Amino acid sequence: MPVHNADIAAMFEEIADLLAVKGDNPFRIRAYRTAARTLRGLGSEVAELVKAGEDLTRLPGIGHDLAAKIEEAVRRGSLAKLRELHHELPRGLTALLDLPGLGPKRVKQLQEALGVHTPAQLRRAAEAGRVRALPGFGARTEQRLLAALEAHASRERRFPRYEVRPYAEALAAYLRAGAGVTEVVIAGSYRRACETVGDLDLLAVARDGAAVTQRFADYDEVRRVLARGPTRATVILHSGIQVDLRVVPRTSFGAALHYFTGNKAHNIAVRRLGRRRGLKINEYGVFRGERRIAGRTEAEVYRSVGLPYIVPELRENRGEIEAAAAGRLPRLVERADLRGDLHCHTVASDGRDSLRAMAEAARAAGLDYLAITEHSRRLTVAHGLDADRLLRHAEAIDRLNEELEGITLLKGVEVDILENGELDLPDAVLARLDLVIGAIHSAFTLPRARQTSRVLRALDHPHFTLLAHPSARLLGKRAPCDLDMERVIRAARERGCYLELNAQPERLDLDDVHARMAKAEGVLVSIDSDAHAAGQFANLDAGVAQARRAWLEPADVLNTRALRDLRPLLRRTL
Ligand code: DGT
Ligand code: CA
Ligand code: CA
Repeated sequence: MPVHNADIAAMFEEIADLLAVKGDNPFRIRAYRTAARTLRGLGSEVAELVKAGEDLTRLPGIGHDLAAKIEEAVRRGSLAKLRELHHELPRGLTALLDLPGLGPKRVKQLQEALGVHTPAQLRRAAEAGRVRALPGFGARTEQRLLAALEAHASRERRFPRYEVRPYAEALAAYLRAGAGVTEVVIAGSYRRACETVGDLDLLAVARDGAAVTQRFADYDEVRRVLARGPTRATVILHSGIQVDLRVVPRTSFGAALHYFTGNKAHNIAVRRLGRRRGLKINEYGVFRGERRIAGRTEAEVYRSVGLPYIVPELRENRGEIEAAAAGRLPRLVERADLRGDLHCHTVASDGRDSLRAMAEAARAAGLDYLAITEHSRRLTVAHGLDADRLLRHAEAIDRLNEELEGITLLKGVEVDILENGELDLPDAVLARLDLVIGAIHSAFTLPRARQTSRVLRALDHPHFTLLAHPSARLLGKRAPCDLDMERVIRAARERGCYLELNAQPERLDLDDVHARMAKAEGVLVSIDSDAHAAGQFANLDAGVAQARRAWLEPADVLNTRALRDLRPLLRRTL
């Protein structure tokens, strides 16, 4: 069975977590994590590289040992090392590590101090109030863990879209290659570019539906076939993702695609418009009485109810139907509208590539300018820069700018917002940069009032330009900070600051609701890659998709501006 980069990365991350619980060598743990990150950031499938006999040690952070493990994972679909660790460590541990707010350090603490090895044991300890007594835990953490345990137990599991993507695309390509299949589309929440998906909904066009559902059931990543008939089937993949497949004839394609793209509330609203015109709309077509009057394309379905085409990202019944009826649909931002990127890292902090390599990659990605924004000193794990190194780095950027053609580098920094809202570098240093982006990298769980005033205080700073990944969430891994985002957005407007929509696939932060709120308040949003390697400007696509879900138009996005129009916007007038 094919093994995807994300599978191997997940195995490496699990090994790193388990080694950390064991208290193993930190360098070895770091090596697994770095390798996992490399694999997730890789443009192509590492299984293909193995098949082609490529030397994997050429990949960043992959030595001989890890290269051998990658080959083992590709060939066998599992790792002996991981089995060994599972054998060695108590079973509930992995489940504990999956709980938000519990990293290896805390799991180790729970084991050693309280003998807690499983979620059930943790629940009992927390209910008895024994967890709060541990150093660094406290009553609030205990409450949060109980809530997480509850969510875990009842969890309808959702997957971040970026994690599902390689599985979804590979399966769609496999189905497309089937005889007599003329169309395969991944519909549902995936097509609407939701940040997480509950399951995948595939739609195929073919005359012989049974042959397609048979081919689907025979796919070698299928773990279990839940149902299979002549036009539909449902399976669970080895990765745990459930997939629904529908096969329809060409004449129904548009109607079925509309139906299975959803969301449900949007569908119902469209159907209601149809009913007012005496039409019946379902997944087979648009009907007047017995006669099918539309259904080959989605545009036909919309036209039948007097609407222009509505793109999938807007189909959430959040006003798009009313806007369409009034001829006021937004002209949504597109990737090609982005002229620059205001957030990236190089080897000077925790990036993998040089200044020059990043500049050239940004230019190749069609950008005219790129802000270099290394971490500040507080973030030691990311080799954050102190004032001296930052100023020397700025000089190196000036020198490189004189050589570069077709791209301009801006001098910035991603300065840590300290717990009290101060910034991690002195004013005099920040004043010498083109822009200052600030971010939270610690104390994620402060209560709402303190977290909010922390951020407001940072925005007050005269040189502050852009609030990076405002909620600091990591999809499926770290909950968003408890922030009064409305106040933050209003404060940004008053102070002439901007908010970032960080396009790293596991961040996508701002979310669609807050990005739309920023638009409503007139605060520009910057869609940034936060690239840590030359290949990661591709992140921008996911950021643009999220921005489109937030109804953002080019004018709402800071980095659609040409550089000469951007520069005055970066200067604070206060
Ligand atoms: P998910 O899977 O939770 O991320 O979200 P969706 O939107 O993919 O939902 P899913 O997989 O349950 O169903 C796919 C689409 O099928 C959904 O977006 C709209 C359509 N659909 C499902 N159930 C109904 C229904 O009862 N009525 C209507 N009108 N449409 C439905
Ligand atoms: Ca779905
Ligand atoms: Ca479904």
